[in-house]
Amino acid sequence: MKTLACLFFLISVQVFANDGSELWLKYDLIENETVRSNFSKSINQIVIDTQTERSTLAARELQTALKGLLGKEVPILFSKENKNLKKSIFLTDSYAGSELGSEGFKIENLKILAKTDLGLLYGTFAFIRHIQTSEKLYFSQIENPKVKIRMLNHWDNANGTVERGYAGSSIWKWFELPNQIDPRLIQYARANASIGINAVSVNNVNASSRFLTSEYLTKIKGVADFLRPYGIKVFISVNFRSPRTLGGLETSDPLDAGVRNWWKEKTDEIHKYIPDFGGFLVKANSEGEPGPQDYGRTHADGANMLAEAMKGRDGIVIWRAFVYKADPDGDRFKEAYEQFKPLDGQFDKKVIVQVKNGPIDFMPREPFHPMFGAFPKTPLAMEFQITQEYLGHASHLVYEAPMLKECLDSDTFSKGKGSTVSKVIDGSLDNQALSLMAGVANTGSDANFTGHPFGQANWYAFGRLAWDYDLSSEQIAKEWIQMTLTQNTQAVAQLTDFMMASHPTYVKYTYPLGLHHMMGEGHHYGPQPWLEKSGRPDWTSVYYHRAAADGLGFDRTGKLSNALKLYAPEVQENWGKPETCDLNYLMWFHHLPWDYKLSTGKTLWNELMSRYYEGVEDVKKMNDKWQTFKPIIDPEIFANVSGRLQIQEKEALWWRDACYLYFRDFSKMPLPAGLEMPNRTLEEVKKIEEIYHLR
Ligand code: BDP
Repeated sequence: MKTLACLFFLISVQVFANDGSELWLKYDLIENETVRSNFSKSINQIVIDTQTERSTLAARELQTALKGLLGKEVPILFSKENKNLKKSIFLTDSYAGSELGSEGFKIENLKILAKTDLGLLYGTFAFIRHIQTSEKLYFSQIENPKVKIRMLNHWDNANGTVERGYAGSSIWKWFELPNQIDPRLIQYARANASIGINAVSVNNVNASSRFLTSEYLTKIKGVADFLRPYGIKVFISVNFRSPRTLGGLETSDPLDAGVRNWWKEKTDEIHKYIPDFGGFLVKANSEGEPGPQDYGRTHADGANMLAEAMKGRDGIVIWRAFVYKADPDGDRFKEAYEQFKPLDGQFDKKVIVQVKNGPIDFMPREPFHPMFGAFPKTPLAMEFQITQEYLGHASHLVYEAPMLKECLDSDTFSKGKGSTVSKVIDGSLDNQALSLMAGVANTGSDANFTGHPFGQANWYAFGRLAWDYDLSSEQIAKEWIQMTLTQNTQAVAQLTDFMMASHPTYVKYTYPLGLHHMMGEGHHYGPQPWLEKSGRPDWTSVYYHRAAADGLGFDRTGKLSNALKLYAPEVQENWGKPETCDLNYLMWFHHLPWDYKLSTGKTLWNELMSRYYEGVEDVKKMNDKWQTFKPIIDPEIFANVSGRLQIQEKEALWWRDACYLYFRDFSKMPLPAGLEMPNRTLEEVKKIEEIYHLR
């Protein structure tokens, strides 16, 4: 009997081994037989009264899902009559109710109602998600997305590499386009549609003019044509110097008539390839990229020129606010705000300014960017980073939803209590017509798209939050687990906790108490708190942590940089005093003596060390916990995650040892009682990072 059970196990292992390529759209058979048979009995056909390409996609998706989930072939009936709807799921895109916008949907038991075929596609995916995650078939739901443009920013280069990509090379496979479209893009497009992503910028913000050549526009057209049925519009990141490099003009000055004309003609040309072109994404005068300031012009001059080129079209201009200049006495925290503040009110209606969630650069924890709430006359877009540039690349398990929510839920107080960042982003706070949330994609050519199997959850969570930022991180995790990993109720609950604890854990062993920007130079992996020389002072670590004999942290109060003054008085009040400042942000705003007594009762030094050590212990616990899931997780995914957790455990220790050994030379304080000394020297730890730079 035992042998038989073993054999059965082996066979099922083979059958179910999962490379993750199906993402959360696996549609595994519903294991609970009662639920499955109840669902099955109530559904005999899909009736649809519309036959556009997109609505047909929706019906087919539902059919595929039901086949997998119920193990039953459900026929699709096209019928304008809608008479006999018994035991039918009914799909329509001609619902007239005023409660729905163009992308919204209404589900009433087995009816999926929308005003457009896109709303219908979203409604269908919501219905499928419900069947995958609930035991009740009949339910009612009305949904409209809170943010209009829900976008992935791909940082993909023309040569197929991906800037800050840790999951292989570019999914677009530029060299094969447009003649060969990678069939994996179907999966990518379905996944995006299933979470409501309706826009992608296809190339790196450090943009090559090559993307504006007819050669590449033909390739981008291939992508746009392919993604269109899934409701996804295509944007292009542009290099501001293109009129010179590509057009042969002598200048790229945005006020030059010839330059303006060049962009106008280029925009017209793009529309010949892509009639519903989404628009331009621009990184200008940032990290060496060209921009209007090269000609003594402002960001508004540059953005408005592109907006003018787009006149009469639906497309928009997304202008990034990620700018900072190399000023050793300045504070990078304030740069974007200070450069853009005088321009509030000067941007064309077609321009939206895209701001990173925090003032520095996608650190594992940042206070919300001070621009949010401070630009009443300019629509601001959110830029999150899904790819884990500063979160342990594809090796560390970090579920990002709580980090995203922390920013979205932050109160800017700009119009009194409740002026949350999410209300800035959805345009409601200042009554803006444009609204946009972007995430720097973590997708690549790896079979499972994201390298780390849990990276998929971050892509999923980003989309869900862009659609509805009020969803809780727990709910999103739970849905993703149920659709991707297991239906076992107990395991779902435990895995939700497991994921929820992962971001706090990562922060503990890397950047506790609000430390930031101490990663390895260039590659941004692992610790390098000792980095004191780089191309620019604000690319070093010492610029940020300011460790010295007298203490630790960047004083951003009135005593030094006064970046705090960029926030509303209530926020200044919250973060301005070390006694009351949230400990998670402490070193963002205060420089405090090593023996400063914190609200926890510990000194700054002891609290810091406790957190580093706890972080390492937490990863060990994560690892142990993961092992308990072995019987219920697909073996391939299980092994994949296990391997990466081992790396994470090793590297949490790397961070801990590096930071303890480095900071102790300043604090001159002993490790708190009970914490074990690292078994290596600072010199040995430094060598780990040095190897990254060997040639
Ligand atoms: C930084 C990345 C760099 C990007 C830059 C940006 O290190 O690769 O080009 O952001 O957002 O985080 O423009």
